[in-house]
Amino acid sequence: MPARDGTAAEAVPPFSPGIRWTGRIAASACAVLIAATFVLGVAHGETAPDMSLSPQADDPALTSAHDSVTYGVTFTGTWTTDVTPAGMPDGAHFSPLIGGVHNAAVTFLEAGGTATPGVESMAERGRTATLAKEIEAAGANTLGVLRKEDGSGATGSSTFDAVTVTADHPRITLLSMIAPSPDWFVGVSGLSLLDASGAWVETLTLELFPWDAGTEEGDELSFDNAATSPQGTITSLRGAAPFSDAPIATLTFTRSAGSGG
Ligand SMILES: [Ca+2]
Repeated sequence: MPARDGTAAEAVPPFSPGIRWTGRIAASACAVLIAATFVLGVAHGETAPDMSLSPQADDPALTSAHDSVTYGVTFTGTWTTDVTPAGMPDGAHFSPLIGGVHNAAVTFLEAGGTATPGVESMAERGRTATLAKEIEAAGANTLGVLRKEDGSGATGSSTFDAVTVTADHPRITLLSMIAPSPDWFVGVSGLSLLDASGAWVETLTLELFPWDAGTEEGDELSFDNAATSPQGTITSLRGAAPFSDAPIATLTFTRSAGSGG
């Protein structure tokens, strides 16, 4: 350690370098924690912020040998009275999955933001057409739209057999309405399938929790409520009535065997 005045090392204040060093450690640990939460989901028995609608600003540089890979993607409902302790509504289900494969230059929704007309239509009615148009309108920033014809039962599942992502388009946005509900939904926004080192993840399972689109009033599991005016923001409903702290669905990504490009 160089002495401040070039004569006496003891003249250097003993704490300031240590404080700076601790600061770097804290920032680094925080980044690791966020990355771990995002990739691994929430550890059992702990409550961490739901990062499913909080895209990272950038993707790491690709270090994988493969410019493009393919994943099987399965959405599975886990909606039971563990999730809504007051009971299940008649016809509880999830609407058809809608989303796309894209890059970091475009974000279709995020926590704290306002819902687009496409996100509103998905969240209030389970419709996919308007959001599909918004995703297509991203042009070269979108590799393709992901859409299912049918939804899932409360504990059913829905699978895309082969979703291709590339170095230029490593991100997934995928959403589904919690139905019936005012404007509640689940999903991920801008989820990168590159890990922190720039390699493709092999398998990834995320626990999904309910979100409010901020477009319709109502705090019960039913349709047809008044519009929220002025429009509110997209907020987490995790642990907020009528929901418990239990995940309402899971989303699993499994890299296809031999997948490369
Ligand atoms: Ca609402």
